[in-house]
Amino acid sequence: MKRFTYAIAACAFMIGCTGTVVSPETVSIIPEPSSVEMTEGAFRLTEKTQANFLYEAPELEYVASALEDITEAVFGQGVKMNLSSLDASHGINFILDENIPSEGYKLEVAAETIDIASSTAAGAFYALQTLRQLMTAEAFTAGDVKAVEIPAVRIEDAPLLGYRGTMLDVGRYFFPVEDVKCVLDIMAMHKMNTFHWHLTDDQGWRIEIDKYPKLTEVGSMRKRTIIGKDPNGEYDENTPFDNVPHGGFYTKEQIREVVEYAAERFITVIPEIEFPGHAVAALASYPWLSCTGEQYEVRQSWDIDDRVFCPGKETTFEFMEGVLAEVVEMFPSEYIHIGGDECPTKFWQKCPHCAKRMKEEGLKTYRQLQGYGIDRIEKFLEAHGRHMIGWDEILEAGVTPNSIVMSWRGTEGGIKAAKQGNRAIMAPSTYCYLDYYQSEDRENEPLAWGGHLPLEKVYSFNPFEGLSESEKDYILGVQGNLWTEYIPEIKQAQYMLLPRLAALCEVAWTSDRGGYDDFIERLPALEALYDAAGYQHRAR
Ligand code: TNX
Repeated sequence: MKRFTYAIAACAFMIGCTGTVVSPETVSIIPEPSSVEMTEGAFRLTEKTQANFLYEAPELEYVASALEDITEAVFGQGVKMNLSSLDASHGINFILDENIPSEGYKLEVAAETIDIASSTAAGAFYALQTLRQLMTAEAFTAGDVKAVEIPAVRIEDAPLLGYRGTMLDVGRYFFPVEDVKCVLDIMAMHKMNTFHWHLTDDQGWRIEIDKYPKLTEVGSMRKRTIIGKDPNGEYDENTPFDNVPHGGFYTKEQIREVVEYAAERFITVIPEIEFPGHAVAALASYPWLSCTGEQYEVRQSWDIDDRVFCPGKETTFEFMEGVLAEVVEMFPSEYIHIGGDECPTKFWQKCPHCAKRMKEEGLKTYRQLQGYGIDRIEKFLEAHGRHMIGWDEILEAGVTPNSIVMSWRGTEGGIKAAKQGNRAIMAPSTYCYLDYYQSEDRENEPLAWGGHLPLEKVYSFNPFEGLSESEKDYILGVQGNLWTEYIPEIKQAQYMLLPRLAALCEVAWTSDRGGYDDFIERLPALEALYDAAGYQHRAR
């Protein structure tokens, strides 16, 4: 791989009173491209620059609006779009090159032209994310910018992994649509392409379902929330609560708005509807979903809860199918996440419905009962043309060849899946849990779930470790998870994501990484872009 100078030396100077010219001198890009070669000269980007689209593709309109957004932020108005031009002698040219891998691009900045070649619109979009970094934060903060002199460079780039994910837990704390869009913007900046939306949990049901209106009428609101650590782990009168109701949910229209906003950024949204555990909010809405039928409250504290869906009753499956039928209508994603993690069997062991089901189906263990439930859900999804993703617990009761395993308790689940021919996504808590503390100096960090995941550890992740060449093919990608037990609002979410998402995006994107020291040298330029966008991030 070509090495290049990373130190960022953007300089802006005034030319009389006619506006600022920003002239970055070096390039610094995250995730690191496959190759970067600096050449002579610079392209002068101004509000008069023309963008020429030399081929047609439906998603090019997303590319055009991304370019418009970037240039508008600098000049106050976007560059001129020329959708049918064949004049490629000046300006930014979008070129079709079918030899370039999907999502990859070639970006060549020269004195008169910026050529962006790709085989997909997504590739062109990622080229623009790189271009934004070539322009430097200076372009976005200098004000009254007349021109940005982008250094001449030749970049070839393509991602290592096809699934580059970020999960946001909106079950613990609800994040309004604007905040979700902010997370999507951050993802796009890092060339991440899959948003895993954790929509249901014990503490809140966040997605409108017409057939079951109480899910949001009842299940989206809790009375109060634990706000500190429970001193004795018993959730009793010593537990600190805020005594403020917390709630919120997305209407179907808002869900569609988010899916569309993501698509415009080449991000697929995968919804997660938790089954059979993490279900208290659903059970509080419809008590007949549990083994006992008792009326519960939406949960107000964290950790694993014994109260889960009853897989003995047929009505539980009717419910799940009713919910998922609406979910697949709202989300065009190939995959639907069904949870499957952390499901105690305490209530199943005393439940006559569960006993009957086990007898009828010849199930010997409660894990097999869980497997029976997951299997039925998977069949339903497959009948609707979707594949199921589950947390690695789904391996315990056996999976079908189509199931995709999301490995979170270390990489073992992902490795086991790959070895038996199941596709897997690596999201081990040891490298990918962005809710963990960023430093050991907890006193000086916001209260977090626990754990310790410094930037360097994220960067050190090798998603293929322990796998043979042929097994590697089963690893779809990697994902960072932002669980929000102690993250009540978006600024704190940004702080937890950044800059760790930068390290993770390089793990996912770059085939031949230059190493942590090299990454750290490139990071200040990206951090300056975070500042320009107003994102909170952890100072180093
Ligand atoms: C485990 S990861 C969970 C979540 C918690 C998280 C806290 C997983 C599948 N389940 O419910 O929020 O730990 O780090």
